[in-house]
Amino acid sequence: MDKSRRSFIRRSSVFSAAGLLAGSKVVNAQHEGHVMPKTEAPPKKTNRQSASGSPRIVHSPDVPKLPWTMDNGVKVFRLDPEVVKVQLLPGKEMFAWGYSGSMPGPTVEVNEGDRVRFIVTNKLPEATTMHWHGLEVPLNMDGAPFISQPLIEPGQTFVYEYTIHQNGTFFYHSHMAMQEMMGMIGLFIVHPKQPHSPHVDKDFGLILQEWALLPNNPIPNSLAMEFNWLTINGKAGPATTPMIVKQGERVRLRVVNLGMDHHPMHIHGNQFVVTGTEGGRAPESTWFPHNTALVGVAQARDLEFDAVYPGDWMFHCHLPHHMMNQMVSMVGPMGHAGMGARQKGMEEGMGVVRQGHALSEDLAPGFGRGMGDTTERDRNTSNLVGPSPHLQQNNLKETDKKRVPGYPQDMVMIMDKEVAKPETYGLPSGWTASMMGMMTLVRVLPPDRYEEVQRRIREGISEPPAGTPVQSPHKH
Ligand SMILES: [Cu+2]
Repeated sequence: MDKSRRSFIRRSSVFSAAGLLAGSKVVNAQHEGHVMPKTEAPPKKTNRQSASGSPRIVHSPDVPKLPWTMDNGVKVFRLDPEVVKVQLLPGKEMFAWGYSGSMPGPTVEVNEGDRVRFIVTNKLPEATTMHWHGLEVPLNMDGAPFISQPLIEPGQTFVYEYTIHQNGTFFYHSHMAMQEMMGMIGLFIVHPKQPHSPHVDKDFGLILQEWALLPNNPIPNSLAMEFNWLTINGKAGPATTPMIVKQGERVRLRVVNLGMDHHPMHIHGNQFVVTGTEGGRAPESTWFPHNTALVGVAQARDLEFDAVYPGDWMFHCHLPHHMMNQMVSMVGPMGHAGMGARQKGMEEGMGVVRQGHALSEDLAPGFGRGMGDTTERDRNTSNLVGPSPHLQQNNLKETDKKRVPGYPQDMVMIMDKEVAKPETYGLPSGWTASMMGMMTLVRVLPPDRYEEVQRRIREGISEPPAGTPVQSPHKH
């Protein structure tokens, strides 16, 4: 390997591990017929079009595209594993691990038949590798540490290069399991040589992820088995950017899941067909109508439908706990007002145990509902205790509320102003109250409204809805 080593060019980064290491080297892919890049200079220009001139049409809301340069017919990309600050929601920030300044990593979009090269410089303080999920690449490009390649140590550069002979929705990710849970994934879209039929007018890419975050701690707990933040492309609802479609257009949603749970992704007001999986295009004979597609871990689903009905249609995971923010289950009464009757808090509920083990006599009951003499007390306080500004208002007396088993349950919170962007133009006042967790919108707009939103996107005009949310009529 020595003869193919090159000196590593240090690049400054706030979180770069490179500075910690002296004498770091480029690791060659040792791939037959493999051509090492001539320079390590950053890309000079961003290509918006592929070599064949076809437009790059996949839109991944809230995630940038990965630019490339051409080198003797090879598309050259740079993908640097590094720490990335992510804003899940205004006011809720997290330090995740991603690629080249983005988590999920920037979207790769190429064409079937392309020769591609990825120059990967590890800016993390621990070793990593890159796996090209679903792509049929030579073994030494596969990214399986110790099996197909050496680890890319901190500060080292590894070069992957291969020719793509498939098309469909794929993704790249670290092949270190805990790094996956820190966010190290990105979309890898390959357009077919022969266009698929029917043609789609709008093509969106969405990555589903989940996070365990304790209050006031911006570092995800990658060991946790329960998750309280659910994201689409790194955003939790209502901060997910709506997808804008003109009425009558055909839409494709490419959905990828890399986490600990499977997500039944449901669309309102429409039926779709599954036209592709993580293995590529599915034959038309296999298409049948759904409105919910289970996107399992490590799977991709391409969902297509004709957007004939105007409206702001929800597209979301239908697991109830995945439709919330800051969700913590199994903790018993705690919720908004802090510690509940069981004296257990969010930390314990998310697996941070200070004494004994999680199944010990002392702790186990606290992770679920009360037992024995505490059953009654817990039932009457539900999983939320104390006053909350976000509880739905009613005129019941405190004593009467206690008589409703299970009360209270749902909260509402309006964030219209905080998340306003051009894509939210024209949504009704209060719309953000029903958008949480793994939820987004497909906005199917009549032509005039569509043009107006597109103009606002071009000009960067953000305007929250005016007026107050529609109130339920009072009954006396
Ligand atoms: Cu889910």
